[in-house]
Amino acid sequence: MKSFASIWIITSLLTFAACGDSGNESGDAATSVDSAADASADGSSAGDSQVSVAATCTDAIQNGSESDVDCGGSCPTKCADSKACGAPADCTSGVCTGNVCAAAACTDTVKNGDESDVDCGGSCPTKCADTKACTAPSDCLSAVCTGNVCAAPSCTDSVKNGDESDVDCGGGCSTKCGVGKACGVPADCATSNCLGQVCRAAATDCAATKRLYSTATDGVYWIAPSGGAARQAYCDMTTDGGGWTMCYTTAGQVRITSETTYDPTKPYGSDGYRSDCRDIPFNNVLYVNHSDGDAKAWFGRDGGATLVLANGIGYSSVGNAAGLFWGFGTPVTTSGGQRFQLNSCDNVWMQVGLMVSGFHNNVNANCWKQCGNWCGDTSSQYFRADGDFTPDTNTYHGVAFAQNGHTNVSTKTMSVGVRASTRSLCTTANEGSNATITCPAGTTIQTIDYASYGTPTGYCGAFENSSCHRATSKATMESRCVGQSTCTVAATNAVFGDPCVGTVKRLYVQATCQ
Ligand SMILES: [Ca+2]
Ligand SMILES: [Ca+2]
Ligand SMILES: [Ca+2]
Repeated sequence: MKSFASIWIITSLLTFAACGDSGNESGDAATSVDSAADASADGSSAGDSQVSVAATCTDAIQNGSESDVDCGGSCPTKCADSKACGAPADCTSGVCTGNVCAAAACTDTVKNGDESDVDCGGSCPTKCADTKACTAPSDCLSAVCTGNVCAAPSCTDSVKNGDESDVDCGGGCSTKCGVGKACGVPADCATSNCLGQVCRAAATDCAATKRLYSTATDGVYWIAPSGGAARQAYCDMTTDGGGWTMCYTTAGQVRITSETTYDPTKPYGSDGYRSDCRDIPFNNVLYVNHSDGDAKAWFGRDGGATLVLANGIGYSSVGNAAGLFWGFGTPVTTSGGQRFQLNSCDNVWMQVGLMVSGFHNNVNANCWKQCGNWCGDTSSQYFRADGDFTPDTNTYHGVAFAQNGHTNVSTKTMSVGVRASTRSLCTTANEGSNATITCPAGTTIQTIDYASYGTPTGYCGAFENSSCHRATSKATMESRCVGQSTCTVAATNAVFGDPCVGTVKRLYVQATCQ
């Protein structure tokens, strides 16, 4: 274009020189400019004037210092994208590449297009950093544009910015986020409970956490039992419906009254993991054998009523304080109606933690174990930590998992947890006695899953009718119990009717609370 323009100017001058009779040999600038302006105005070509013209920025001709027609150079109008240019200043975009004006881009290190500052703001994906120019909050990384300058994020600007997890809370702000606000980590929340990127109400334990957030997965959570300060615990959220607050992992001994502080350098599943279970209500105890493919066994308290270690069964108390337990999980032997009992042993001479072992009416009849007297039970399954004295004298050495523990056993790594379960709440009563089902706090009996007044057999989760069975047993229990937080029913003919006159009967019940 530039070379073409030069040729045109030379031609015009030659034409003017040939018309020597015009009488205007001076060719003064004013006349030439006027002629050019008139020619433009009336639509005639400049050449028709037969006079010399000076370049202007409105003559529809590329001339003068213009890089393209009427733009660039000394013209006030910059050249649009794809027009010719000699320098960046010729172009609207401020970018001249290969002598062509380039379109504005968010990566060209020039403030162009609708950018509020160089390559940021406007429609650019990159927001402008603090102190860069802006015309709207959306131009700024901080989302705050004050006096056309992007402001630094603050914890009082009513905008979610900086490292805040929600508006003016979380991250580096001293204000923690309330329930329902967004969070990235527990510390963002006033409740220390960040589940699914949302601050949740403080959960008292892992079971409550699971109820609050049903899709919660296995991991470390913040819990606040008894309304106290939040603390950390590993929650098993999958085994038998989850909700297990895991108390400790040990390859040896454990002192459950004093070893209660979570240490992130000793994660769940490794020897030394601890969390405080002293004030967590429970009716279930879980054992996980990490040395054998995480085999799991758990136990549910007959009748479902919850216990609290700190004030329920104490330490070194007699096993009958906790009553009988039903066993679940493939490692557990339930044949022969095997039932279990619970001890919590922590003193200078016995530190096996939460110990579940067998209870037999027919082995050392009705002997409930204490931490210092295991009833000579050399046959039932034990679940316990290392029972060594301090110092080690190799008595009841090793960790017992589904094996008789009234002796030294192999070492292994085992985790133990507790929960207040609403599932598989079972109880039995002989004729003339009462059967009681008690739901964990805040729940009521939702369903009677099984009931038989007669001579039922089997085990919790697998009760079976026999030939002596009152068909209305389940309906009788439902009418008396559903919707109640606790329910006691007498196992009598008066309540159920007599399915087999002359036979001594019993009542088996399984319920679910919600
Ligand atoms: Ca021009
Ligand atoms: Ca740019
Ligand atoms: Ca803010």
